[in-house]
Amino acid sequence: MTNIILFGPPGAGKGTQAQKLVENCNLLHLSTGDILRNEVSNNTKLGKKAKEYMDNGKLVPDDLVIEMIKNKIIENSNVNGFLFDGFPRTVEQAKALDKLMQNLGESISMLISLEVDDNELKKRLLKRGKLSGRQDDKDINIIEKRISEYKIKTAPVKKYYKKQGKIFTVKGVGSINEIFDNIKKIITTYAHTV
Ligand code: B4P
Repeated sequence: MTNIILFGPPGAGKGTQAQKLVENCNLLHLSTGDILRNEVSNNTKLGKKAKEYMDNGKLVPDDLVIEMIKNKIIENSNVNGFLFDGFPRTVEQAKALDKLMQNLGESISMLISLEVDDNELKKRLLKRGKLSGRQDDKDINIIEKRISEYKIKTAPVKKYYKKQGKIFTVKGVGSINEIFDNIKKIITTYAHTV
């Protein structure tokens, strides 16, 4: 299996690049943001719990997200590999993911980190807020909260995988195709499939 984590702050282009990657490779795309938004729109028990955190720019508690992703991984354990988008977002989640992979006799192949400065992130998210109506993209205070949550809780995940020698960094500013080409180069050079 090739198991890739697409990593970066909110608005870095994770979802955008993941979409292009799954068109070009046979990995199963798991976006915790998309799964959570789906739970919210279906008004499930999990969705009701997650909504308040998401609308306020906070991370949803680890136990809820880990349980959710665990079920997705178990349901799809026969795929060629996973493309994780927006997960793991805390070191706790990273440890849980490593364990889940171990249980399948697998491991994370690499983490690709998209690097984008705060001003560009804010511009992108506000623009998307106007177009998509996503609640968490509309208010600059909520966007700043998400960026701050990233710096405090999510950025340490990079160190965690750096110790395992699995980090690759890509400049996330430029045309979407240019960034995609750089990501693909890394995957074709350093992973087995794709
Ligand atoms: P996510 O859905 O993961 O959303 P995101 O971080 O805002 O990034 P996304 O991937 O959607 O945006 P992208 O960068 O592609 O999370 C939303 C919320 O869910 C979180 O705040 C949290 O509450 C919760 N959550 C999710 N996962 C969780 C977890 N594991 N643990 C706890 N809570 C969790 O793109 C942004 C915009 O930039 C788009 O409009 C795009 O068109 C544009 N763009 C992309 N690339 C560009 C480029 N190169 N140039 C210009 N614009 C570009």
